[in-house]
Amino acid sequence: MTKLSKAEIDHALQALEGWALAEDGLSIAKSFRFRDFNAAFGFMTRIALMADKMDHHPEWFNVYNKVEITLSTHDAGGVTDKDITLAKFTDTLV
Ligand code: HBI
Repeated sequence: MTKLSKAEIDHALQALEGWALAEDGLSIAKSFRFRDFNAAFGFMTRIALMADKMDHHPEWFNVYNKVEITLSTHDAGGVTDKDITLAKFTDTLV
């Protein structure tokens, strides 16, 4: 996996809703809110199944109905197409 340049990440993020590049340029993140814990955890479960299929796993934080997701590709030391693909997938679920 090739690490994307800042210009490539900015371009990819234009096609996404609410995802932002971290200040250090090494990850993208988005915060989601749901009606309750059941909805939040259902969302996380669907992502977990896809993440494992992709062998690409999110960093995330959940409290009740809030899910914060950070995506980066550790093996590449930054953002790659895999992060963009997983971000797009999460957005199809909401
Ligand atoms: N998930 N986000 C992320 N980044 C990785 O580089 C990564 C991963 N899941 C599994 C994985 N790499 C494997 O290729 C091994 O490095 C364990």
